[in-house]
Amino acid sequence: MALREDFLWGGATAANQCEGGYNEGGRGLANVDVVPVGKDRGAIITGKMKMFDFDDEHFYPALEAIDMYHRYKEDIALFGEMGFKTYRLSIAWTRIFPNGDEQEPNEEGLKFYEDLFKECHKYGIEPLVTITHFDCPMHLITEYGGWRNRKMVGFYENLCHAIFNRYKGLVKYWLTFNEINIILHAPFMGAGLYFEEGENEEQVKFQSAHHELMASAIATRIAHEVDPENQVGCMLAAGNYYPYTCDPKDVFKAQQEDRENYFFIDVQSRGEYPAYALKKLEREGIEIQMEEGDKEILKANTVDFISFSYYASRVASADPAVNAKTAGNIFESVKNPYLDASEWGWQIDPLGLRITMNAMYDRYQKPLFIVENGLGAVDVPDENGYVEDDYRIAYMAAHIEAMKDAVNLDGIDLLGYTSWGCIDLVSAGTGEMKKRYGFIYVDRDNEGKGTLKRTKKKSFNWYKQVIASNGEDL
Ligand code: P53
Repeated sequence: MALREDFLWGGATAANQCEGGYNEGGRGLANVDVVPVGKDRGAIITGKMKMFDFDDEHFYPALEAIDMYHRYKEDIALFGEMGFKTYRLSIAWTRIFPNGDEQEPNEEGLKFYEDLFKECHKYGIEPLVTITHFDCPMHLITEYGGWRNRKMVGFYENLCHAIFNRYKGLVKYWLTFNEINIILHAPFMGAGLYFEEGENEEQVKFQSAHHELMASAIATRIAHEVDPENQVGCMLAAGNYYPYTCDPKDVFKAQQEDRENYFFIDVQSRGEYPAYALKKLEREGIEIQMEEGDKEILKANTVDFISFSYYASRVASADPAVNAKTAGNIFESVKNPYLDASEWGWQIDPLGLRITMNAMYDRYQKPLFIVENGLGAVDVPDENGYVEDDYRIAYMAAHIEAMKDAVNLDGIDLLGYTSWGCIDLVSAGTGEMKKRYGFIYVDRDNEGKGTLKRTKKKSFNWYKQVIASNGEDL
């Protein structure tokens, strides 16, 4: 066995991290626009500090980002040159519905992505589209409270009708919510949630999660109705938990932590709330308001494939004395003494990718799709602007090797692999430009200075050869 002939090699981005053009083409304001780089970012993305508009003290990197809004032709040509079979991108909701609650979509926004998808097809690149990647129209947050409000399901449904109909024949791979489990860790990005003082945050998060799960199921139904060719996936921020020791308490803790994440995919893939989650919600006094017919909708509209991001495995310990934590990640984890870490403290574990894939395939028995993986690192260009990113090549080669083992030795059905940030873009966690993932260097710094010029890194030609050999030549 080897990777499938039609294996979807490519790269991934998200609108808010690369497009810029935040007030062009009739686009409305979104939560992701007002998230600044720097120290307040953590409080804002977790819904603890209110930032519903711009102020003078902060710098907002998403407003211009890497200006892909104006430069997508140049960028897609470079992806084509690397031989991409697919390009994962997200639609900015506010380009299609600037406020979110309009009846009719914004033609300029629809046209923008239509042109972009056509540009992809020129190079034989199949778009893989995330419907929402951390973005929510600001108007839906100020008027309705974001995803805590059931009305969001209807607004999302309108968005789906508009894009599925318009892009029929141009797009067939869809993801409903990027990293749906992020709602528990960064609820302002995951669901447009801001918490008032004294609010029961867990109650709000799980009610909002129910709304997203309903929206995801309804999107899946509409996608299949509009075009039976459509393939819809869920998307998990994955990375299995290891027990810190073989103490059964640690093993149990790791299993519990994994379930926090798999809960979402259990609903999206199996079509019902798992027993352990119902019991936990009951124990914690969290009551989810459901409407009549919700359970049937969830059951009837499960996803076609399971997509996920993988950067690192995680570690759980039941012992409060074990408190050395990894740095710089929205998902908290105990430090794993066997692993090295990136400059941002993200631990590096290629075998963990194979372990995670097996856990998911055992659980769901549906095709998997790796839609994010990569190394965020500081790149230092030489006098010609060239970056010799051997560290990135080493990271990716090791992960692709583990991925191939999962396919060849374990028999997992894998649709494709899209590396994260195939062109340098703004970091979601920190808002920095300095944390780079790309095969293509973009001249821009954390303060927004730079020419935005694109330059191929060493990894550009390396990835080209990986794709040309269908993963044989690493
Ligand atoms: P940055 C945390 C943990 C795992 C995945 O992240 C995460 C995050 C958020 O930081 O998000 C995904 O840019 C996300 C992308 C993001 C990428 O990981 O913080 O889907 O939008 O850019 C990498 O290094």
